[in-house]
Amino acid sequence: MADRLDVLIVGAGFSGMYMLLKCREQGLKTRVIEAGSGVGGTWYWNRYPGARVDIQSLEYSFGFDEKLEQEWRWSERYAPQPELLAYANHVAERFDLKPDISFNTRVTAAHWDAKADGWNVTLDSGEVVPARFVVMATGCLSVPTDVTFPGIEDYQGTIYRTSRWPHEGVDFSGQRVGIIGTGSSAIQSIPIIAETAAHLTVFQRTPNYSMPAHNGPIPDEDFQEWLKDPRAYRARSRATVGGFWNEAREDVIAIHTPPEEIKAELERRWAWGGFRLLSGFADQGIDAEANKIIADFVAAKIREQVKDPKVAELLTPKDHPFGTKRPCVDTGYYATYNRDNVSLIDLRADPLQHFTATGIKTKHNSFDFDAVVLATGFDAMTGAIERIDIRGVDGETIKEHWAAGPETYLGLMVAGFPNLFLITGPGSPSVLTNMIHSIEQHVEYVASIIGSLNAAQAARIEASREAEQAWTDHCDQTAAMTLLPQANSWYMGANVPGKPRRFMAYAGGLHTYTDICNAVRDKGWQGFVIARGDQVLSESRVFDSLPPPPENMAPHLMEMAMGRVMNWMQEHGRV
Ligand code: N01
Repeated sequence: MADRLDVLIVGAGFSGMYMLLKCREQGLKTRVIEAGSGVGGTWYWNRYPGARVDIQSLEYSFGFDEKLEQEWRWSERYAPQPELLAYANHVAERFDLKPDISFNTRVTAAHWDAKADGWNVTLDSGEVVPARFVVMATGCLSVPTDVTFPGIEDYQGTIYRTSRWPHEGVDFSGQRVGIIGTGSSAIQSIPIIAETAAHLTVFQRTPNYSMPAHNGPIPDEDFQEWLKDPRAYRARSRATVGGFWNEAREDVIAIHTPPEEIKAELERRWAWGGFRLLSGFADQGIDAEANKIIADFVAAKIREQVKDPKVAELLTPKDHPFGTKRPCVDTGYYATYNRDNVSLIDLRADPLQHFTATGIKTKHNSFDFDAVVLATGFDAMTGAIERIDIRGVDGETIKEHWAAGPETYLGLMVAGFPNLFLITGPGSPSVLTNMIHSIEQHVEYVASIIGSLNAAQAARIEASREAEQAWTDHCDQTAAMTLLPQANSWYMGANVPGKPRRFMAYAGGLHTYTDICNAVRDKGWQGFVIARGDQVLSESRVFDSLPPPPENMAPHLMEMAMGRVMNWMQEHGRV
């Protein structure tokens, strides 16, 4: 067996790299295990054409080190994948992280060893590495779904997955290409593939809302604001729901606003681009009537951009409120359907039956393709964790513990799994936010837990089951206040057959979540049991650091939200 580590980190994306740095600061013996051949996580794997971040790069970058922040200049408002990967490598080299990262290696199992107060971690090389702490920096969208199609093994053309794109790139010039899926990955890649392919056929099951990125140079107003005081710029982002500045107006109610004012505001936000349309009105995420106003605005924008009204109609979402599935940010997506070499197949009307040797057979048509792209999504948030055989104090696996849907304390720890931390795990704001700001908050928090355990000469920390239950209920109830659970989204686990339905992220906002975490710390790590061997050093099983009710919420919205929460409580036997 290898020498015992203080900390073993799984994954060398942005969270794994920053965690390594924070562990080194404390002099902890740390090793990172990474399945890929390089750092960068999401930006290492997702190399499909058109891949780029859809939070402005000024904010989607580390803020923990002022020099790092000052020496890096983004070339565009929304950096493309190669630049993000270059940034990840720059961070790794600048802080000399690579010597502590084992590349091309997977963690297959982690079993709790009660005698040693630590984990025995098994790698795919067969090596078993004992470690006091394990940090799952495995990413929220890192494991593609297992989706497959009848006959796919007979297909003689080439299949590509957006999330496992060849490093050398793909030249589609002159090819007949099919793409399955119309989520963010497809919406970014379709316009680029269409530029070179002889013909591109898009197979759509469910249309998504997409807003224009208006990518280009970083807007001068933002750059000047950032230059003036980068610290203040960051602080302003971190103190928001989403961890990025989005001009949220929590005091303006759409249904009380004259239509011409709404239109002007939505036009302004559409023209600014990106996610601005998500936060114009306080009621759009809670009240279906308000939400429809925004949805109708986007539908009109789709009709403006797509010449064929039938195609525009097919591209218009109808089955979920605006913003309840992760909306997309695009560059020329809708206009791509005006090209002669692009066609859209509605899989609801013409279901995909099977692959053939030469392409795809739907109920009413058959298609020949040189290549097919699967942009079919991820087993989000739980997939990467559940695929590892993680067994806690009672030999229970995390997968078993999460049989009814993921349950965590603060999205950070799981009861029965001491000294195992999740970075941006289910039950944290994660995918609803600017991931880098969420990652920084989590990593710094985990580092402070480890530091305080060491200061107290404690061997282990574990979330209490009571706190885990209280936090999970709070997450469920917070989601129930909103329209979010109404969509069949990957947020709900709805894209993976058999996956339990639970809204998996914390919908209360990064700012509120950070306050809660700080209150938990200030109360002596409320909700955690801290121990050394048989000796319990501190034990606080309850969690009662719930946020105060929103101060400025309009009374009718509060009533609506609370009504939904009451329904949830009745359905779940909590009243
Ligand atoms: O995956 P998705 P994604 N037959 O799940 C369809 C982040 N991201 O990789 O909706 C036919 O959104 C499926 O159809 P339906 C971002 O958070 C970020 O695009 O299930 N179709 C859907 O259209 C994003 O939300 C960035 O009916 C099938 C598509 O495949 C998340 O990753 C860029 C099917 C999957 O869409 C996931 O995005 C890219 C089947 N059997 C991604 N199975 C940026 O930051 C699935 N589909 C820019």
